[in-house]
Order: sequence, then structure tokens, then C-alpha cells
Amino acid sequence: MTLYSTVQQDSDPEETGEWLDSLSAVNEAHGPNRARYLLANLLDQARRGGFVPDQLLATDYVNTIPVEHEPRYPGDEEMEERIDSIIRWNAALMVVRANARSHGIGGHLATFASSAELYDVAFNHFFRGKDGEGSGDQIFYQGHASPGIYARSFLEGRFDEAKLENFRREAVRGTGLSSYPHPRLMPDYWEFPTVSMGLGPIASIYQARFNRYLHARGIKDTTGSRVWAFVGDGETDEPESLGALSVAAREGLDNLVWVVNCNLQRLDGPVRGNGKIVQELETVFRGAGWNVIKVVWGREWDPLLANDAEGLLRRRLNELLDGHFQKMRAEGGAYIRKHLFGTDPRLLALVSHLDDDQMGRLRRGGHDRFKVHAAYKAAVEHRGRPTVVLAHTVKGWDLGKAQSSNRAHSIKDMDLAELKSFRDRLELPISDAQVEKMPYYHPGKDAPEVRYLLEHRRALGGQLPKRRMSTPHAMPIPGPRLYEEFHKGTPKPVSTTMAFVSLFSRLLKDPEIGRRIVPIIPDEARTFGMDPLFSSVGIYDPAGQQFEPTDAGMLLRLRMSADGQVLEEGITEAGSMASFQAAGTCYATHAEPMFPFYVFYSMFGMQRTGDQVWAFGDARGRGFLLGGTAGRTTLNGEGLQHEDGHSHLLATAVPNLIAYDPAFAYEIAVIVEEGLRRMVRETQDVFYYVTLQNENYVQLPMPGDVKEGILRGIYKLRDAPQRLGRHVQLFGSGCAVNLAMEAQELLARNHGVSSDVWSVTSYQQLRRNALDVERHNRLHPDEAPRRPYLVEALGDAKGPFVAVSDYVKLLPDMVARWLPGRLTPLGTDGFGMSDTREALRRHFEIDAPSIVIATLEALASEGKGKKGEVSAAFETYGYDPEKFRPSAL
Ligand SMILES: Cc1ncc(C[n+]2csc(CCOP(=O)(O)OP(=O)(O)O)c2C)c(N)n1
Ligand SMILES: [Mg+2]
Repeated sequence: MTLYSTVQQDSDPEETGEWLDSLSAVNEAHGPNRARYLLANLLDQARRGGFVPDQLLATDYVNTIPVEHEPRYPGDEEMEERIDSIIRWNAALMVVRANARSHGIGGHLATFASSAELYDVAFNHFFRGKDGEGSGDQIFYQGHASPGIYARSFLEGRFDEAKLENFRREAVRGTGLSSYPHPRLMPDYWEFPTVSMGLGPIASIYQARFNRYLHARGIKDTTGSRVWAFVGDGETDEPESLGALSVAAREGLDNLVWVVNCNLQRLDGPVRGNGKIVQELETVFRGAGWNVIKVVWGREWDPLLANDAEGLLRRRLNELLDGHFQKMRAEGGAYIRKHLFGTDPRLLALVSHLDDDQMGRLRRGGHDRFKVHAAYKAAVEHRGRPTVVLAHTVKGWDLGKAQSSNRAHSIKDMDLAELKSFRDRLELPISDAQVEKMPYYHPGKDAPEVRYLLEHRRALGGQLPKRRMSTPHAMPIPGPRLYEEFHKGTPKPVSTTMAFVSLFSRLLKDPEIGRRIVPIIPDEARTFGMDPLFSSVGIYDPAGQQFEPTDAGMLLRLRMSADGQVLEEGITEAGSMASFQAAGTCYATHAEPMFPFYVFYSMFGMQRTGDQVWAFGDARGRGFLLGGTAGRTTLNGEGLQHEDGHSHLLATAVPNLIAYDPAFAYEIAVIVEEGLRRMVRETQDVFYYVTLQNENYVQLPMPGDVKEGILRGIYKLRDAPQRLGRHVQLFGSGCAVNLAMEAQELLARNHGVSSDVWSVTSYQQLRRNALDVERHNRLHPDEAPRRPYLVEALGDAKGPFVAVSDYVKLLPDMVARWLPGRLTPLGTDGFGMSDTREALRRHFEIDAPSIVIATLEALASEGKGKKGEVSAAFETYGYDPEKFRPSAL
């Protein structure tokens, strides 16, 4: 009986029966392969004839695995149910107690209540830990199910009561439990941040792929690792959740299992009140090439469905909407009888032997460990494709008033009566008097439940979740020689992008670190001049290269191979960031340091994938983000959507991201050298954001030992050739350093003003340091006050200061209050547009004449101006003071 038969009346049941019987006979006599072959041929014929049915991807609203194919359950079910009860109780109590103590501190009851069995079965029978051989499994837990995961750790003896009591109370370092999976806050426990909806799912796909990459490149045998992702049904609305499904199918990631917790609800109410989320996801996943296993009904339904000879029940289940199912669970047995079965006396007869209470306990599949186990077993045994288990569950299962209510997600408390009936349903030995105290329940460390849990975890390789804390890795890193070549500069004009690419090629060839470098590029390699990597180190593709590329035979040709090094992601910044995370956390996940260098269009990084950048910071990832074609006026032709003048502002806010806007090859070399040193030698969980530009100019040699200044954010690049009566300081960053040097000449030649030019590589670093120093002084009033690095570096330089960059003015403004004089920031506030660099720089008022005018005005404001000087400069430089205001709305 198929879905089609339920949507269309059968005009000739006898004929239908014959067809179905013969197919079953083939299956029985010659096996499923033969049956499949015949079906495929029939479908082929239907396709050619133009009568192929639609909805080919959907199946009935029943379990995918037939009862007769279910394996024996390997666990002690009664024992596991007792354990489940204890975990459910403690998970709920953590949240209830936290809110009783501090109203509104939050936490979620209903999510874990809907997924307890989904985790239980996996922990007891599937998840592989890290104490065995290999790295174990990588697990992406649904973020707000965390109380349930903590409650399990409590039962296992990993946490004491005090720890549970400090759920969501983390301000005293190390004593609390974080709201959600945050490696930043619990570095020896959580591995992957997941709570920003959609990021866990996409990260899991690229994690599974990266595991394959590591294996193919001979870095680590990852055949013993499986990636699990627990995903909310509401969460699948996020484009990141489903956007990369085809990647997993295309690369045949059978090391990946998703479990979608289809409790039919999200935060505000039903996920698809007027539809069926399980059915919708089934078609999406199957269409994308995944193996789909639906776990819709618990074992209580098996006899009902077996007795449903006419297919009435199936038809009824197919036609009911999620909104109906939600209401039924909220109302209970009598309502279910009336509204699910009451539409037809034959259906009512099917359940006439059940009382209302039993009706209410007709479980959904995700709450039946037999069904869940069968699905997981089939998932891990499936070859060639990733598997999704679509588990039908109840939001707030067993919680009482929260169960299936539209408010379920936000309910954080239970009153005494609810706690008592919750205890009764869970059959826990807690007296009425005790319940009033809202106690946690632990049966004692030698209790059979605890022993059972621990034994199962021992057999599966140890307790989870667990993150390996990094240990200093004795890995050699390239010495200074590799970088020194870039200190010399080049007389031939080249861009900083070119300079980076040539440094990068050297790193890739380095005998020590080369193979651990992971180039990640979202279809922009040619834009950045990185396409030579295609032939030198090859593009990773598990299928190798099965065609002759159009550039075969050429020196620079497209070369794909199963052990290629480049992750050529295609046009997906989100996917690239997910790869960046998998690679950047590999030092912890697989105890193998890998160094991702992800090069992207700078506009499509911090802004487009900012949430993933934040999650990478949380995940303690290490690596380099390279924002190519950076600068609002430096990328000149591409216009408004492409020209980035604010990614550095966004980068400023990520605590462990270190951002630089370098001007010269030697600055880049110094930054990369230091970055690798900090990540490897110091084992610091930091990552870098470096912008690269595509304007060609002479790469100056490093002016003496300015390494410290480069790294800390500022150094003097060029002294005034001679000191004149009026003297100013010019700050430039990135390409704009050249504009500052041009202004230096104009000021001296035309206006009698001398100036020093400074390269400011990082306002972010200068500000962080100044804030730290300020704080130190505030908290140590009796010590001699310290001085920010910026103040130290400036020495006796006085204002006025004029700062120019290809970014918004807020960047230089961030350090203004520590400068010994007035700062005039020049920058690129406003939308970009397409024109030449010169025109854009005039438009945004950052070109050399704009710097000159700003300087003369700044001098005038200090009483050092000359009458009519600024107006005369307008004349000299053809400058229209009434020109369009670039930041205009
Ligand atoms: C990007 C993002 N948007 C919004 C939220 C807030 N939020 C947390 S849980 C939730 C609902 C989740 O529903 P579902 O995925 O179905 O999970 P369930 O709790 O039902 O298992 C929302 C909207 C979030 N965490 N991340
Ligand atoms: Mg949900």
C-alpha cells in the first residue's frame, strides 16, 4: 500500500493486487535486488511514456524499517528505562532549580524531553569515545538539549551536584556549566558549538568530509570515526542546515549520520502546522541523495498497522497534519481515539481493545528505543551514502503541561503537583516530602544503573562528551629563512595578494609544515592568482579526475585527485567556513594540528558568515582567514556589494581573532610567522584575519627591525625627509599607506608642512592593548601607571594626527583617546560604487589631496593655519567642497 493509493481512488483493486503480489513474489523468490531492478525498469518505461507518478520520493507516514527486519535489541531495556528516568528527572530539575533560584536564567525542558531516547540509545550502543584506538566519533549535540547531556554526566559521576547547581552560572571560572555546547567555556567537554541554529548541521557535513580528507592525505586514519549530528526539525529551516546536503551525498559520506528530532515544534509553535515536516524532509533528503530512515511510530503501533488490511490506518496517518498530531498529544487518549480513529468505525475497531490511558501511551517512534536502535544500526551499516534518521517525537514528552503545548519550548518551571506526577511517571524513589525540596536524584556510584552506563561507555571507548585539551605539540615550524625573502621588498609593482600567494607557495613546499596546510577557496582562486595551486598540490576530490581537463598538457592545469590538498569548495562561503572549522579544530579533534588558510572575497567573510566566525572562536579554532580583494576603493570596478570597507570593524569584536590590514609583503610575512608560532609553540587558540589587496605597487623593504610594531599595530614607516615649521603625523593602513606617503610629499612641497608616516597594521590590536593597560591601571592604583603600546610607539610625536584607511572611520577613532593630540580620521563610510580607484578615493575623501586638506584644517584648528590656505588647496587639487557626501543616505 503506497502513498499514491491513499491520495487516489483505486479503480481496479483486483488488478492492483495482482501487480503487487507479483512484485512481492519476485522479492521473495529472487531477493530485493531483482525486485529493485524490475521496478527501476518499470519506472524507466513510465518516464519515457510520460506517466511517472510525482511524489516518488515520499513514502507512507510509517517506519521505514519493517518490523520483521528489526534487529534484536542489544541492551537491557528495563535497566535503560530506569536510567532514562533518572536522566530525565535530573535534566528537568537542573532547569527548574536554576529558575527557582534566579528567575529567568533560562534553560529548556522540552527539547531534551523529546530526544532523551535518541541520545540514550546512541550513548549506550553507538557513540565511540576517544579512549580507544583513533579519535572516536564526532558528535554535534542539539544545543538546547544540553541539560540532558549534563544529567548523564552527573549519573556517570563526572559532575557533582554543585556543578549541576551552577548550570548557567559560569561567572566564577570553571565552576559552572554552560548553557549550550561551548568549547570556549568548557574546553575539556564540548567539542563543537551548535546552538546557533544551522551551524551544527553544516559543520557536521564538512567535518565528515574533512575526516575523509585527512585519511586520503595520509595524515590520520579516520576510518574508525563517525560524525553524528542531532538537528531540530525547526532548525532545518535555516539555509545552512539543508544547503550542503548534496555535498554529503556527492562525496558518499557514509561516515555521517544525522538524527532530526521531529517533535513537530519549534519555539513559537508548530514547525509545519499545515503540513508534515517528516514527509517534507524525507523528500528533500532523498532528493539530495541521502539514505532516509523514518522512525515514525513506536512498537505499540505495530499490531495496529499489521491489522490494517485495507490500509485505512495508513491513509489516515498520511492525511493528518502536524497540527493535528500536536493537538492530539496535548489532549491525550480520549481525544486521540475520537480524532484519529473516530473518522471510521473500522479504525475505531482497530483500537477497541485499548483504554484511553493506553491510547495516550501509543508512542511515537523516537521514544521507542527498539525503533531508534534499529534505525541507528541500519544507518551505520549503510554504505555509500550519508543517512538521516527522521525521528518522530513529542516536544516535552512526559513533562505534563508542557507536553506538546505551543509554549513548550519556553517553559522552564514545574510546580509541586507537576513534579510529583512527573516523579510518578518516572517511577523514581523520591518521597513526597523530598520532592518539595526539588532534589537531584543519584542512586549512588555503585548502583546497577551507574555500573551499566559506565560498562557500556567503557566498551565503546570512554565517556562523552569529551574534548581533548591541546598539549604543546613538538611540531617543527618553518624558521625565519622562509620569511626573510619577503623582508627585502620588490621593485616590481605587485599586490599584497601576490605577495601572500608567493609566501603561501613557500609554506606549502615546506618539508615540516607543508602537508598540514589546508588551502580553502570558494571558487575565487583565479581571482586571487592562486590557480597555480591546482596543478602544484591538486584539488581534493575523492573521485580523482575522471575526465581530461581542457588545460591538460599545460604547465598550469586543473588537477583533481583523491589526495589533492586544495579544498576547492565551489561557491559556498558557509561551506568554506565549515571546512575552516573542521581543519582549524583538528589539533583537538584528531590530535593532528592542521593549518587552514581560507582565502575569500573580504566582503563575503565577516559579514556573510560572521556567525560561523564567532562559532570558530568558540570552537577554539586556529588558522588564517585571508580577506582578498579588500578595501572599499581598492577593489574598484565591482561596486557596492563587493567593496568592503568594514570587515575590520566586524573582526574587531571577535575576542580571539587577531586582525591586520597590512600594506607590504614583509608585514604579511611577519604576521604569518608570528601566527604559526603562537598556534604551535604557544598552543594559543587564536586565529587571524588578514586583508589582502589587488592593487599593484612597489613592495618596500622592511625599514629596520619593526617586527614588534607590525605585530602590535603601529610603527614608523617613513620619517619626514626634513623637519619644517609645521609638523604632523600621518597614519596609513593597507594600500592607504601609499596615499599617506603621497600626501607627505604634497604637504612638504606645496604647504610647508612636514610629516612622519606610520603604518598602522591593526587598530584592533592597538585598542585591545590600550584597554588592557587602562584596566590594569584602574585595578592597580598604587602601582606606577603603565602606558599603552600606542603611546610608547609614538614617543614624543605630537599631533595633529591624520589617519587614512580604506575602511570606515570608526577604526582609527577606536584609538583616538590615547593619542596626544587631535585625530582626524579619513575613511570609507558609505556604500561603495564602481569607478576607478582615483575617482573612488576622491569620492570617499581619502586620496592624497583629501589628506592634505584634512591636515591643513587640523593645523588651523590648533591655530597653526595660514589664512586662505584650505581654500587655496581646493583650487590646487581641483577639489569641490560642495561635492557629494559619501555617507549620505
Ligand atoms: C540562528 C538562531 N536563531 C534562533 C535561535 C533561537 N532558538 C533556539 S531554539 C529555537 C527553536 C528550535 O526548534 P527546533 O529546532 O525544532 O528544536 P527543538 O527544541 O524543537 O528540538 C530557536 C528559534 C537560535 N538558537 N539560533
Ligand atoms: Mg522541534
